[in-house]
Amino acid sequence: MHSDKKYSDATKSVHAGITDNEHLAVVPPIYQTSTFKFHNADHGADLFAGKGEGYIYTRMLNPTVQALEDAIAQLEEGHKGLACGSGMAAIHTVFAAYLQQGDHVICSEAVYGPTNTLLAKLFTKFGVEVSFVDTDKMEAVQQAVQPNTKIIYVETPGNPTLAITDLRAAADLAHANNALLVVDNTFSSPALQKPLTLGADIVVHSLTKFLNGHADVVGGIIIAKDEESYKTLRGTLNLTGGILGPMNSFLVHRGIKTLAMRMERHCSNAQKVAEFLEQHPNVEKVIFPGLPSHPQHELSKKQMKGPGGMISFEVKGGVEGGKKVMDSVELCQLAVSLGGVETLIQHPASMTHAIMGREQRLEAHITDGLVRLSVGIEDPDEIIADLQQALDKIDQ
Ligand code: LCS
Repeated sequence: MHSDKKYSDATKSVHAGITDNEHLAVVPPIYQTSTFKFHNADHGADLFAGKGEGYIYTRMLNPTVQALEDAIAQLEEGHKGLACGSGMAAIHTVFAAYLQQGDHVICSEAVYGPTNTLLAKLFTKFGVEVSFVDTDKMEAVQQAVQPNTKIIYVETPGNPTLAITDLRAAADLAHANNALLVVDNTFSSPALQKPLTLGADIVVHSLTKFLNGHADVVGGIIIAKDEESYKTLRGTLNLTGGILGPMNSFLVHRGIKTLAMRMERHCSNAQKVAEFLEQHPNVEKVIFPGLPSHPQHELSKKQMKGPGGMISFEVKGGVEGGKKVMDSVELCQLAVSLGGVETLIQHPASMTHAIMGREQRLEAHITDGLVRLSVGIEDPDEIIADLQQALDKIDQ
């Protein structure tokens, strides 16, 4: 499919990145090769000089990986993609490409724990300064800007508090201060939110989640908005080396064919589950962008096509109450990760965000009894019935 055609996301999910190939295969072939032959010495020299047609070496570029990169770049309405070995590899590559000693980063307070640690522990070792800020409050972001601010890094909705940042306002603020806006779009996927169209400069994803959707691959991707940024990022990824292999690229590309359809079902299931949770006597608070009680409900309707499949909720009884629910569910699987077809449940304080330490965790609004649910595409009534019987056990 040609990228210049304005198809809908449902159509793009099926066709994007699948271009003509030697044998006119309907799905992209898996080029499971580490290296590619040159026709002759001149051809090899041309490719190394950035001229001519062909591939050199899979760490640099591979046709199967490139097909996936093109597909997601089209869905994000970006220029080009760079598939990485994990979401963390993608995030690391962006920071490694753009930061140097003395630079300052503003990062959302609500981010995946290891992203926080990557900045707070690894990049500070190299002289980078970091401020963690509630980016859902634009005045707080404005106040955190310094003359050396190079990147504003936003996760929206944030993991696991589902805090929503105004992307258009964040982009304007970044650009007014000669900084880049980098957005982790993992929780929405491009089917629900396209940060580049709202002014972001770079988008990252954990492919492990909604984009792949089947809990069988770990991967990441960076989407660049223009050729200059793509070249900077590709040059860095070629040196850091955290690429995605052809087989995993093929699997993620296959998963994307059902992205638009899956996201519709994730959203409608999560809406029903959130409404059920909100009226259960053993649930103290439900955080879900699709509920009017979410502080940025109106903003979410403006910048997202749907509320997503992630719900956080606080059960009565704190840590013990949460543990009781997790030990009582039967259909919902007790596991970290998210965005797959199966419903997963986990406890951020003791799992994904344990690495942050309690004090910092509480500052990031991740309370002891917070439970995170990644609502799958099962029958919504059966997910609700499972949660109902588990929540009822808190009193027993
Ligand atoms: N960004 C977000 C928003 C994430 O949720 C994760 C992983 C990553 C980046 C990193 O991606 P990875 O390297 O794992 O592909 N989130 C996880 C979570 O909440 N539970 O387990 C992994």
